[in-house]
Amino acid sequence: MERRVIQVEGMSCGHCKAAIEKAVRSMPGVVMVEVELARKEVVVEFDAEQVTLEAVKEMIDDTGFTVV
Ligand SMILES: [Cu+2]
Repeated sequence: MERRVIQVEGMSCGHCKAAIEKAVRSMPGVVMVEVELARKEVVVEFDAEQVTLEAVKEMIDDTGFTVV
């Protein structure tokens, strides 16, 4: 299991947090996702054989936020 922290710009409130968590959680292979608004971070834990960090970043981007 891999645990990574992704820096993301544009997250400002609980709706942003919920949108990203819902989108990333829907990806097969993602075990845990937690948005830390104050730190502008998305913490994600995933099975690297099922999903890549790149795919998670793309999903965050597609949801309307900017991966730094
Ligand atoms: Cu928001």
